[in-house]
Amino acid sequence: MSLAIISPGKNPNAWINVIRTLDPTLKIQVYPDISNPEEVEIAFLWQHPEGLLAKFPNLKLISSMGAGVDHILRDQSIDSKIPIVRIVDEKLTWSMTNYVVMGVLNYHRQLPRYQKDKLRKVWDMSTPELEVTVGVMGVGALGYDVMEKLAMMDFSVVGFGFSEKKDFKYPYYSKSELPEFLKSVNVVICLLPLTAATENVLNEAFFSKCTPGTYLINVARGKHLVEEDLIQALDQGQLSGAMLDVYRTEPLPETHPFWDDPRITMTPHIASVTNPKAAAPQLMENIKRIKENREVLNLVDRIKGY
Ligand code: OXD
Repeated sequence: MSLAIISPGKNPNAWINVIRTLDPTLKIQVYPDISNPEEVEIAFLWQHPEGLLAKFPNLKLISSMGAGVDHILRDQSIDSKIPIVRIVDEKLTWSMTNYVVMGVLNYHRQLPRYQKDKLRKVWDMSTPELEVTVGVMGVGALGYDVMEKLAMMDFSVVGFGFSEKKDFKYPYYSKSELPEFLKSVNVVICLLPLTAATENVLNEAFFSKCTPGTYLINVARGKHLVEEDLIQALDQGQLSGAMLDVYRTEPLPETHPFWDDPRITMTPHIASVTNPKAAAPQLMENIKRIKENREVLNLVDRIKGY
């Protein structure tokens, strides 16, 4: 048996080092140097070339290197019987929550405004805090933790998701209640999984229902956002600003208008980067479970898409 690591354009050495410490006997093959495809039983992936997995006749488990699995599920050629798992890890959740809290506080305490004032030597003590009700779209492991931590800081939090939810700890709106959800919040955080149903959800129609001046934080996937519609919503005042960590094309092309737009705060998909040390034990546990024919951890529901 061997583990294939397939992450084109990403250096897998940190993963290899941790995996070797955890199991020095496990054979690792790194794409594109997979000389024995029939030996591959586990594939550990980030943005693999579509169709590649069909070359592994004995594949038993597919694991994402991160929390998202949209990069795996878009490959229609994957055998539907092979389980797909994702990383759910406290460190990943912790980083994501910290990033979102930073975004909410930046809006609430208006750091960009004071940075501008400093450049112009302006001393303006008016309205030092903005009212905030935070709407979290996607209330899974990451979204729920964001809500918990913001609520702990006494921010009002409201959840939204595509499915119905009963007995949720916080006010919750489902898909058909999107207008009510958007009316009740003025900071929107997108943490939805990327599926056919959620792609392009942050579009003109969505922004037109927002409370004017809403602040958007997108830490999910670039494909949730129709980028031209964001600029239009900022121009029209439906949005007052945005903080983005993800983009439709990554790295963001140099000619992209977001680079020069002062209303958009940007980071390069670093909100929550999987830490190999923290996450590798989960991969190893799943390899053990596959060998023992036991149920794997963090199994993805292919129909739901997460
Ligand atoms: C992930 C990511 O899905 O980094 O983990 O985007």
